[in-house]
Amino acid sequence: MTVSDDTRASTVDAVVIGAGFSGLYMLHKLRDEMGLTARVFEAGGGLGGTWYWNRYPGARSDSDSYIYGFTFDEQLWREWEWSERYPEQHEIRAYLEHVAERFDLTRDITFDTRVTGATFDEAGNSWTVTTDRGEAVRARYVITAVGALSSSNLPEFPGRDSFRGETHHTGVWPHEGVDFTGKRVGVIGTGASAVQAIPLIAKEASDLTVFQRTANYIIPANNGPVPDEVRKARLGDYAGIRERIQRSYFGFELDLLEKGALESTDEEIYNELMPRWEEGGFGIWLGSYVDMFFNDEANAKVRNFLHDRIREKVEDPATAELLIPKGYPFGVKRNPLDSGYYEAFNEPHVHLVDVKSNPIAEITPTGLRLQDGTSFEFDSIVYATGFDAMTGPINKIDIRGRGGRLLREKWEAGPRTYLGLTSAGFPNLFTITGPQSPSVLSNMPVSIEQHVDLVARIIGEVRDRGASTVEPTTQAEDAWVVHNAELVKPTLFEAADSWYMGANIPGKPRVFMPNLSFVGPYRAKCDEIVTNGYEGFAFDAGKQGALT
Ligand code: NA7
Repeated sequence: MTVSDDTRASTVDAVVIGAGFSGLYMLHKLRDEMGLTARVFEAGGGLGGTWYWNRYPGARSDSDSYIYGFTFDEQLWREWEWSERYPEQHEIRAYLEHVAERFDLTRDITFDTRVTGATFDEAGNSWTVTTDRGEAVRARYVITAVGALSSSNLPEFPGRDSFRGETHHTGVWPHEGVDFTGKRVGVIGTGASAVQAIPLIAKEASDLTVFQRTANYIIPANNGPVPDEVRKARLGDYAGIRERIQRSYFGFELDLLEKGALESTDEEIYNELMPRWEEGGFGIWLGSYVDMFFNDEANAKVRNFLHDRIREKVEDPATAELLIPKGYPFGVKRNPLDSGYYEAFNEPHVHLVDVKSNPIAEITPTGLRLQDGTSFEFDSIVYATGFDAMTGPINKIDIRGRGGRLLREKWEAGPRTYLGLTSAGFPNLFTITGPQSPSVLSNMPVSIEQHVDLVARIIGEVRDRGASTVEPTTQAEDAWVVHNAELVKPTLFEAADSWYMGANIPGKPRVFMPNLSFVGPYRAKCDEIVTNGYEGFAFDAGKQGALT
């Protein structure tokens, strides 16, 4: 798939890092709509970003497929047919291949190449981007389209490499798949990836042990084919759907209830939540009681409803009790959707082990051992241990801005951005779905389109002004950082050890990383900034010279 490097320009207007949803749309926008030259570098051997790597059994998006794609092109939206309510990994990859073909994008993408560094040259107002294949490319603009969940987290258990069986991480799954038939399997982790994979691994494995540190609130996905009449109605409502998801809080067609859980009786709450539970999807989380995000008493009412559902599904009362989340509110960690997760624990060969009270002490050549000395033997260990989210993929790259300052050092105590997309001292650098943007708290493609459109507008403005750089002012950035902290303060989001908080990575600063403005209001805020003459951004006065 890679075009030989000597046909590639070593000087372009823009370098885009990553060829997932963000990178593909950014390339199309820059090249086909703005007439700029651009190159995309992609570490994987094909398109898809996170969907290129996450091939574990059951990998699929938890967003409804009709809104899990681009909407900037009506024809594109119409012509792609998803086979089920939620798009599966291979179908998402096929969709992105289709997008790339339709807009002839692949010719500007260099695969199997990881960007290792990007250094800003203040004299020339340009970036030099370097890769692990020894290439160096100069560009006016650098756009990270690296995804928020692409840097996998492999905990450093003592003895980790001594295990003689097979080891896999859900986030870097072998392309040829893994056959667990008749094997004794250990799965570490119970996040969204584990919840999707476990029912399918359980079908093959002779024995499956799941190591749970934190129980999650898990809602049924209720996947399946979409009824024809629903599909047709959606096809007739392209503009309406687009407008609604763009203005919504979370990028879905979900509305929060006006009445709070606190003002509702238990019966009223049951009657509101039960249809959402049966419908499946994020309705209970992102389309129900707003007060549960702010008030623990309100939250407890929703929690009680969910605890009852777990007890109904899981036959063994002790296992059900272990699967009931404790010690943190509902809705402040990413909610997995399941297709048979709880039911898997009703199988006699599937076991649940609590590693909160009795942590994993070491990985052994034949399995693993817990702190109290209990040991397990496995043929395969699956790490479903998640990602160094949001800042992780950006910090992996040596990004040096003005004065040679490293971005990861600037972000040592937590990300510092303006709008989640730019950072002071790093001119012409844009971070699509970056920390302090609402991205991960939304249906990603909706946020991605908005971020890419905004970045393109800002770059267009640099050009129109005859400037050579744009970056946020320190004041605008400081205010955005404070604003982010103020938004989260009255909520319950900081009460959980989530990856939103960086709490899953030892040593990572405990800072709430997503922006809580939500999709619609964030979009409105960005539009207002543009209308007010790109408030908070500084454009340099210098003429934009040629880079060559
Ligand atoms: P998650 O949601 O971060 O889940 C990772 C799981 O691994 C979670 O249960 C963790 O427990 C567990 N974990 C991580 N480190 C350890 C150690 N050291 N010991 C035991 N257990 C551990 O990642 P996923 O891949 O499932 O999902 C990521 C996102 O992808 C998801 O949110 C969606 O947006 C799509 P913890 O909860 O931290 O106690």
